[in-house]
Formats: sequence, C-alpha cells, structure tokens
Amino acid sequence: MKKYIISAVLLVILLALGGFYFFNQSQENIDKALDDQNNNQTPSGDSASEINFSNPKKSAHYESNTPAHGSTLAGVPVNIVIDFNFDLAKSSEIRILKSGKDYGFGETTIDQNKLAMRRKMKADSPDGLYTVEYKACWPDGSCHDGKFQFALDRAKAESFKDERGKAEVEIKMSNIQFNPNNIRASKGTKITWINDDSEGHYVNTDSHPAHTYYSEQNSRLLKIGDRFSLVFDESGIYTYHCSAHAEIMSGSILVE
Ligand SMILES: [Cu+2]
Repeated sequence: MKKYIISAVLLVILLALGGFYFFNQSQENIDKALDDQNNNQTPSGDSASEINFSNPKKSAHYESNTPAHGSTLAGVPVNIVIDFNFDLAKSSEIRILKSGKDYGFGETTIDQNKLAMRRKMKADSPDGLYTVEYKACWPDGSCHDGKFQFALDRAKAESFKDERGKAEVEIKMSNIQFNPNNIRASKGTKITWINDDSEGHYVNTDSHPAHTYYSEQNSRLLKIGDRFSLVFDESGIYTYHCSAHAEIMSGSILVE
C-alpha cells in the first residue's frame, strides 16, 4: 500500500513538473515570436527619418553618382549625374522613380567627354525615397543597367544656416571645415568661399573625384586668403566637398 502512495505522489510530481516545463516552453515560444515581430517592425517615434535603402547595383564601367547612394537631401537635386570610365553612347538613359512614376525632367544627356550622363529632376518632386534606374550603353551597342537610391526630406533644411534674402554670402574654410557647412540661400545669391586656414583647400562639386554634379562649382587650389565665388541662379541642392580633404570636409547649399 505504501509503495502505491509513493508511486502516486511521484507520478503527481512528475506530471506537475512536465506541465510546468511544457507551459514554460510555450510561453518562451510566444515571447520569442513577439520579439521577432517587434524586430521586424520599423521603429516608431522618429520613424519618418528612418529610410531603408536597398543595395545599389553598379553597371559595368560605373564609377560614381550624385546624389550619393543612401543620401537624404534637404532639397531637389539640380540634376542626377552618373560617372563612368568608358565612352557612353546613345540610348543611355536615367529614370528617377518613386512608386513607379518617373520624376525625371527632360531627356538624359551625355557629357561632352562621354564619361557622365545626367538628367534633371522635377522641382515639385515629393519627399520620400527615390530609385534611380539607369541604362548605360557603349559604342558597340551593348547596354548595362544599374540602380541606386536617395531620399528627399525637406524638413532637413531647418538645421541649415538661413542666409536667404542676402545678395552675397561668405563661407570660410577653417579648421579643415566649411563654415557654415550647410546653408540656405536665395536664388541669384553670390556665394564666396574664403580660405582662412593654414593649409590649401578646394571647392569641388560632388562626387569625388569626378566633380561632375555642377561643374561650375570647382575652384583652383585656394591658399590662405584666396577666394572663389559663384552665383547660384537655379534652385535646388548643391552638395560639394574639398578634394584635398574629401572624407571630412563637405557642405551643401540649398538654393530656394
Ligand atoms: Cu580642404
């Protein structure tokens, strides 16, 4: 009789342990599933600034592009430029896509040296993610395709130094920086860069080292006290850098 009681007690304990274990396991699975679900969701709160860029696809002979892949701009680019290390030929084409719609404006043109093609973008293009799809064609008639992405977020302009309404604006080059580095200016403003530093600097339009985005915005070597001026007559964003310090010295001008 005693044996039966001990066996029954042991059985009850085993069942209880088994039940507890099973319950624990299933609770763990539920927790894990919830975690996975949360991780897959885009974070809330500042989600407006969270943009997921997919990997770019580079065609044969591709070198660089402006705007840069993965960049978020405070204004519409004055054009999309893609640089190559081989002669581009007719039929080369750029499309600037958002939700299947092309926000490109006018035709794709090939630069005189045939190493870049470019296309303008509609000034009223909405904020958001854009995919640039391009077809690069060569003298033998073959073509290769590629793509990259950038985003527009006009709210970013709020952090730029507001120099609108001025006929002339100065940007100092000091401590290996453009100061101020991001500015808003009115159409028709003359912007002058002044080297106030102990070493030489340049003003170079993006990308590096192609310097093709807005080719007028390329200075000679500027030594201490040297100046470089340019009048900006077209609205849009102008991203630039110093080619002697391309990794650390950059700026942008939003012309409105
Ligand atoms: Cu520099």
